[in-house]
Amino acid sequence: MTDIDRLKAELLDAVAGAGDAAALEQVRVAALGKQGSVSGLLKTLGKMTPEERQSEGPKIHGLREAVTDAIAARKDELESAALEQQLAAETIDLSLPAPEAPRGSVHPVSQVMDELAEIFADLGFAVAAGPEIEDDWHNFTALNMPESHPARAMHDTFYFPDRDAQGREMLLRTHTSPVQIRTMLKEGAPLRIIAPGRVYRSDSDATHTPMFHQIEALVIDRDIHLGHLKWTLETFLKAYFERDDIVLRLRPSYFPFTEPSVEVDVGYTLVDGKRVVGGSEGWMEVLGSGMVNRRVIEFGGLDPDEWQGFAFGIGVDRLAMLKYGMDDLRAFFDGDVRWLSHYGFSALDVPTLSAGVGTLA
Ligand code: 2NL
Repeated sequence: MTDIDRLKAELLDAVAGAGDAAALEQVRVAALGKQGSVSGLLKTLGKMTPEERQSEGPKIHGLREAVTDAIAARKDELESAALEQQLAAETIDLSLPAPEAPRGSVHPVSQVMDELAEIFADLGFAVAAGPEIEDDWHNFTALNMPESHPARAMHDTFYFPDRDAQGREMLLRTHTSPVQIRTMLKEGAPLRIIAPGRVYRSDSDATHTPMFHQIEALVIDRDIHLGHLKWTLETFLKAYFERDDIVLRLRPSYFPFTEPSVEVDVGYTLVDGKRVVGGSEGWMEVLGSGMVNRRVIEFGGLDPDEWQGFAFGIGVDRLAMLKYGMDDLRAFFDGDVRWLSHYGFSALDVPTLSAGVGTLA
């Protein structure tokens, strides 16, 4: 056996005997490191005669290759053994019982949105959705607010600095009405829809947040009149507040998109100094509504002599506060876990008309 064969046998033994990554690294440094035995042999090649180098070279390089391969193979072996061991140790007992109470909760806004969708579905309304980034035609012009209209300034709109590819001025929708315009243009009449979603206005204090939730309803059919609107509002508010003694007060008002326009107050009773919806000791404004303006019907691609409609819009956050007794709107968007676990709803308590639309967890 030559010296090279002996060294090779020795090193391969050491590699096979290395019990962990650290021991294997020691063997590698001792053989292939700067001062290592194999590196030492490689250095001797420089001082050899060409003939010697021709016979010794392949042996020494073969030795280095064999040791390098053996180390890599042993490294793989050790790593998969470590993984096997970890997998065997890390067992999960799937028979463990689930936590007694689910830890997450449904945000009051989501809960109220679900309650509203349930109530309106029962009245035959479909849910419509649309983009939160709108062009000013769908958000304003089609709602009878031409460029110079003062209501545009009143909306405190968030505009984008650049126009879109078609040169349109873009903005964050200030109400969900553009969804209804899009639905009218796409589906035609008759129509019974609600459009719930996020809307944006540059406004922030105890009762206003720059993003809030709105739900609008739109009915388009033949011979629709104010009586249909009043019945729908009464039926909806009785179902939402889960009380039969809901009293409404309709006041004349103005919106560019409805004519006539009607502001709706709901009566309340004072219980321990707190306002509780029902009765008529005092009045709170809850929503705006009206008969769809003829011009808006036209912008929606329909003939106003053939089709009429009513529409209304409500703030969902405010509606949640009224029913569930929160007093600061800003808490809705703080993400405070204590607030969420106090006011949140059980994920398993899905609103249904028969079982009651909203029960606190
Ligand atoms: C409010 C007032 C309102 C509407 C929204 C509407 C939509 C179309 C046509 C006509 Cl497509 N009207 N929406 C109508 C009246 C009032 O919202 O104070 N909301 C919080």
